[in-house]
Amino acid sequence: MQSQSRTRTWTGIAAVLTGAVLLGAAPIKASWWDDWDTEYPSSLTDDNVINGTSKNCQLCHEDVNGGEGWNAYGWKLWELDDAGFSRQQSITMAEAFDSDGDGTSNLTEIGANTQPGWTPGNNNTIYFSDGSTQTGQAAPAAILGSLDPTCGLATNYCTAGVSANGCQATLSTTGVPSATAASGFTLIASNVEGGKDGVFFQGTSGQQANTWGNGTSFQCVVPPVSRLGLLPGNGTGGACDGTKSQDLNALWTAKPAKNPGVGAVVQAQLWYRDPGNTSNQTTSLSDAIEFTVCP
Ligand SMILES: [Ca+2]
Ligand SMILES: [Ca+2]
Ligand SMILES: [Ca+2]
Repeated sequence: MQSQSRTRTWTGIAAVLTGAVLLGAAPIKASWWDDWDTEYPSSLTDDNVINGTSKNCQLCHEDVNGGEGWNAYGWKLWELDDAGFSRQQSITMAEAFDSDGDGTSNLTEIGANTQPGWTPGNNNTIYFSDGSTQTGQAAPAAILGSLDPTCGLATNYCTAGVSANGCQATLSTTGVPSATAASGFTLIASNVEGGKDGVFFQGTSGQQANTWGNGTSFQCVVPPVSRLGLLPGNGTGGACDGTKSQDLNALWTAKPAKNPGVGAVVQAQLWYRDPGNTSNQTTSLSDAIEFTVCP
């Protein structure tokens, strides 16, 4: 561990010196932020730092002027940079990590305009280039906006019905649900029986698990529900390789009456044709998913 830290330190110093020779001392960290801003042009994560502190450093550093003492996100970038990846590569590779340990990935936090390197309370660790750390630290008070998302997290609930050919359609999402963004939140149903049309529907009145005829499906969204448009079948008839996907941000933009609004807790489910099942219904339902809509 010690020697590893030392290696990091010397490699890091060499990188800084190389950068300093090529660029002069001041722009080194600015170019990190330039690359970051190019990668995430619509994120307000950096704006919330800059508008609160007048500088961008605390996106990654403890100190308002940068330098020693990185937050967990900055340290992840440091590690990747130190491993030889370019700034752009490091920024992209850090996306899948949950550096601050709040349960949401760095990418989701950046999409939700929160801080990937800071979480509320004395729950932050500061990292130093000699390998030492300080645990139990508070985030800088001046940063504006929320440190962690209070929206955008999707949680599955309820049980998927079993279709005539034994498929259980399950839901997932990518991106961040937003009351204002024109795109970027996709609701996905996987493992759908091939060749069967379906429709997603949403509600904001809570969860339930009401039986669906005498079949295996449940109606998991408390009415009233709103249908989000017919999606044609795909995949192979008789197999469970069908998928459905729909960008709900785009749908809500096109149909404002269906936009649940900022802070709404939304439940959603897939309803699909299943004429061959042995219940008294000719349709079946996926499991369900719940999420809170971001600004
Ligand atoms: Ca920005
Ligand atoms: Ca996080
Ligand atoms: Ca955070």
